[in-house]
Amino acid sequence: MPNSQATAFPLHQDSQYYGKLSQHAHIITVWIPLVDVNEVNGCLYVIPGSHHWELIDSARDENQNMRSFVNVEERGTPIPLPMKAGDMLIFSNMTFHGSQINQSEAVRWSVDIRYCRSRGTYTPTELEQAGEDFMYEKLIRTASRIPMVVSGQGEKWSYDEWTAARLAASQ
Ligand SMILES: O=C(O)CCC(=O)C(=O)O
Ligand SMILES: [Fe+2]
Repeated sequence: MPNSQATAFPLHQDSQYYGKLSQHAHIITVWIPLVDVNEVNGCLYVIPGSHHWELIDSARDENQNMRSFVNVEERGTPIPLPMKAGDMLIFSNMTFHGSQINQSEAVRWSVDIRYCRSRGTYTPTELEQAGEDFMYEKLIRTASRIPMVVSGQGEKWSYDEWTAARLAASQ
């Protein structure tokens, strides 16, 4: 929202919001602005390389936004990412990102989509599996947010198999 501190996001890792166990999962955020965005109206900033960092401890502030306990800007420099409406920014649950106050008069509309791979399509480590099960359980428990499952029919389809099957079905 224009000139609102509450709707600007302090630099954070999405796993700070999801919960500690999620740090071992591989989750992708797809962020899509529906209007052109720049440093004036609240484009996103990311800290390059921060997806390699550990999960930084944090707590919610008075606006329910996560605040890290350390000053992450001492470890890396946030880079502004101006984008056009409909562009896509893709980053991991461990990438530090945020936005600043929208100083324009218009709402900065955007959509964000999360993707977490599902069981049976890969061989996870124990921690990855624990993290991804944690996310799945959490989403299922929150009735309003039942995840959409994207999968092939049958098991363990590779992308090539999936593409071939789709082609065959369309002929
Ligand atoms: O829209 C914003 O300003 C922040 C978005 C964000 O943090 C996210 O999509 O994970
Ligand atoms: Fe985020």
